[in-house]
Amino acid sequence: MTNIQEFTTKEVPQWCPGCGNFIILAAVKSALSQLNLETHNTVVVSGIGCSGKDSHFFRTYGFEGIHGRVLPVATGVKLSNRKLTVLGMGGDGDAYGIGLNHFIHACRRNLDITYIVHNNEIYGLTTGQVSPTSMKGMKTKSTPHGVIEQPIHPLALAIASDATFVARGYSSNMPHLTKIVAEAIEHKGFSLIDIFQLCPSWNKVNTAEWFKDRLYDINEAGHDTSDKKKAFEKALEDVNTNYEKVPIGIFYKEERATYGDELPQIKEKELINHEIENIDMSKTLARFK
Ligand SMILES: Cc1ncc(C[n+]2csc(CCOP(=O)(O)OP(=O)(O)O)c2C)c(N)n1
Repeated sequence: MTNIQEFTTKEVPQWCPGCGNFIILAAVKSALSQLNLETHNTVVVSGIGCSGKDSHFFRTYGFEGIHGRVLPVATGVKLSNRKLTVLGMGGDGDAYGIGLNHFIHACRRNLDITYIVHNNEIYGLTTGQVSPTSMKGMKTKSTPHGVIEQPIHPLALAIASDATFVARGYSSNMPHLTKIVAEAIEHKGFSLIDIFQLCPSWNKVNTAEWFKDRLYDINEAGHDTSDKKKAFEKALEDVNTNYEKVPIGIFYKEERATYGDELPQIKEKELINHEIENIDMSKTLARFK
């Protein structure tokens, strides 16, 4: 087991007291250390948002990109060197708002990336506007009369888009979250972990009190993770029970060849190991003169 301190930088997170991001950060580091991963073979790609600061707090390789573009950057990193463990980190606004199209294509492409979405159901960094996962009726700074649209259902969307590992965690249950993150990283293919993240400053609806009697672990309840139809049903259970039952755990898992396994240019040899010295670019470059 790698010492967890090896994954820690000197940067101190400036999140609000009680923010679920602290636990998520600790759970992910804990999973990395349990899996004995090496800091120099791990890359954390983050977007913009409170959770977008994550790449500053891991002493691994890291890249803080722009809002909504976690997955394009993570895709580039993974395609360059398939041996790296690549984690994408961002918020629900980043993932399911501006970055939604990337999310759907990443699911069906099945690159071996772990995507950790800090779903506080609100825009945190910009101080409390509606997000695509805010519940209908929720009053936010930008929806003073309540949200009109239906929320995005990330797990159902991921399953419908053929993601091969789909799970949900909760920021106040670190042992459970750590286990899911470790399993997701070990999974060969695209993994989504959507995490209910407490945001005491801006989300006054989905509080610890709200989650207390609603959450239950589907795996403990005997859910079959290979049953796609059932997984889809479970992914919509919260909305279909009017949020009386809100399942967490691993919903769906499938073994399928990854994008990198099938792409002829990289399946035998990492892109970073291709010889580039003898490539003549002069004709191409001449066109731009
Ligand atoms: C292209 C672009 N659009 C909008 C913004 C403004 N912006 C910064 S963070 C953010 C939303 C943050 O919400 P979320 O992604 O859910 O992350 P959180 O802060 O809640 O972790 C927005 C809209 C931006 N930085 N870049």
